[in-house]
Amino acid sequence: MQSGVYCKIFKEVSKESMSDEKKKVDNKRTIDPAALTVLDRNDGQIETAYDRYVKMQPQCNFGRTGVCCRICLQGPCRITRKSSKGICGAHGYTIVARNLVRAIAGGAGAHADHSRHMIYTISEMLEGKAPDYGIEDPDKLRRVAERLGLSVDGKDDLELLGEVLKLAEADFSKMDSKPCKWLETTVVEDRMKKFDDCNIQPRSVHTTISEVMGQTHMGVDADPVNLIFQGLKTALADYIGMHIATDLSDILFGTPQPVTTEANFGVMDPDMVNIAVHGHNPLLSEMIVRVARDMKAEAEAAGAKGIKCMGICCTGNEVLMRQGVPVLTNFLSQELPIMTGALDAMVVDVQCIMPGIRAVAECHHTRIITTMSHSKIPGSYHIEFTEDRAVEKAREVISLAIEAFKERKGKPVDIPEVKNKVTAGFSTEALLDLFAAVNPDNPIKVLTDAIESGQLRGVVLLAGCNNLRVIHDESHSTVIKGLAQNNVFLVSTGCVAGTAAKMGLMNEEAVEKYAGEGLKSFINMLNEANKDKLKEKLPLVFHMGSCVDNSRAYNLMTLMANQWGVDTPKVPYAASAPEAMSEKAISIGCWCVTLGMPTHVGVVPEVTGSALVNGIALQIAEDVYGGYFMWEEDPEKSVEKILNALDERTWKLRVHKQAAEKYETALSATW
Ligand code: BF8
Ligand code: SF4
Repeated sequence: MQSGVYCKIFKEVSKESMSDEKKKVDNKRTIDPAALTVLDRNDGQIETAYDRYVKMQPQCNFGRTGVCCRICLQGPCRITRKSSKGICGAHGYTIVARNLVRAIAGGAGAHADHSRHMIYTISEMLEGKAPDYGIEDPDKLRRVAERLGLSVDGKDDLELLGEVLKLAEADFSKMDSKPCKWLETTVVEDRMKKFDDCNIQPRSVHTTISEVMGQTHMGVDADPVNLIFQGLKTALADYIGMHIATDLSDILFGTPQPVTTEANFGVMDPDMVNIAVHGHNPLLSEMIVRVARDMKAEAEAAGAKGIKCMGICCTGNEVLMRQGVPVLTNFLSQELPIMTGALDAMVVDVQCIMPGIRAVAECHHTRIITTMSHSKIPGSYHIEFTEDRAVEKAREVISLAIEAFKERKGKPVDIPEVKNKVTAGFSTEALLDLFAAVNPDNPIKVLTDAIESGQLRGVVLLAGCNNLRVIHDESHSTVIKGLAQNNVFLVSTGCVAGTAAKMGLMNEEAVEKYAGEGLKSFINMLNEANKDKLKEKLPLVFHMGSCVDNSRAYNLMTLMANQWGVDTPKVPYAASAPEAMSEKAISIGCWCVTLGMPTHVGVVPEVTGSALVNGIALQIAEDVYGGYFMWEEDPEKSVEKILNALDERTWKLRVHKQAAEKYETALSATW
């Protein structure tokens, strides 16, 4: 039965994707004017991801639909019309489900790597072995400690941090079935009950990732539903790891507050030592930005006006949010700044770093500097970052960039003159501060009231990457403009926030240009109420940070749910990843659904080879969790689908509230 349904879907997906590819594929798949300028100038001479995407066509439809299994050495086994099962007898649905949950584990593993590094550094710091780090935000430490149920009175900061750290370590590695603290204290009560009922409470981050790898080994779990529940448990473990990373980063480096800077290639200055920090981990990038300020004299001695740090991907988001460091570019165009001839060093840590940067740098003077023992690129410089000598390592990195500048000095560079003003720095705390200027007693009510009155249609979290399967930055831009026009309050993280920054959608001019009347009046009300403390007016899209900071966006949803006294599936709040790419994005999407969000994905994930798995994602998930996926590659149709999802929730919430008032009963718990 399964294979018959599968074949029909498989045929449709193959036909559709092939004809779409034929229509669209060339090596200028971007709407970013700076990226286009560099690509035009290069005309395919130096190979980039845009060229490799063309060469890669047509891509394998077995992989694309998730029906290729390479889990054991008898494979690869592919589900075809001739064979509806792998050699071991695994059905298509088992293969698709296994591939999906392994991808979730990959995403969770990457985020865990990030937060484990934070935990490790703090533990070294507490033992006096990481002298360059300290507590930047003791208030956040106290807020986190209180939320975790720790008593804070009479304790000094280091003592309290030690206690928070113990709880973080337990959430990472404990084997008992007590709830994880970072889940229990950040979701509404009904969600925890739901997780118990479905048996998807993670024991801990590491345990769950390890469980999923065992469960998906050859010859273990063949039940696709059971596999998917384990996948959702892993997605929750991912959420825990991400939330720990956000909290610990805020404690160490400060909780973001509004900050204004610029974005896109035009932020490079030919007369300065240009350094891009790229990757995800703020432990190194924060140090580089701080040390760069102290090394101005060395740069001047080399003939430069100073040192300019810029960000790519999420480590860029981290230093943008906390230090106001300009955004150079986002994931897909990461190779291109090197081709301007103006970038002296690209310092990378972990995740989303294309190995291709090295080959591009070979044609230029740019130093590619890897910094993590488990993330190297052959042929690059490697300066191993260590917690005990963080400043010293940052100095080494910057010295290498200064050397590269000396080599470049006097030579022509070609920087596209494209840059846009950006106002970022909207942690949950910063948003609540803005709302508190309107309603000091109950800040979140400012947002929920605006939705109840119809001024706003809901909230959307724009998250995720870039992906050459759609046009770079086009899906992001179209979805942002479409939702803004329809009065949706937009929060954002990751590379879609990068698009908004680069494309001029993250400043006050964009509010004037693209916001519908309701959204405009809401933002202007906040501007007016906060005019004494805001240096710049508020933007169209509120940047909440890097991808781990999707935890902040979920905190906002939890606050809204608590204000209404409902579980999260009743809240008019959706997520959208118009250009999703990484395993991390898959994992985040899965926890968004499990935590109750309608979740749009603009690139169809590799699950369409099984009608069963696809159906669970699109429909059955809603019955169980209230959240569900929407696959839609057309950005305009995506806007319609997201708006429908918000409207359905707003309408139901209104009807349920009216009924509760009329009959003097509690609000219906259904969604
Ligand atoms: O963690 S959005 S391409 S940079 S995975 Fe990567 Fe995707 Fe960008 Fe950030 Ni998130
Ligand atoms: Fe093939 Fe089964 Fe091995 Fe997968 S686990 S490669 S389906 S034999």
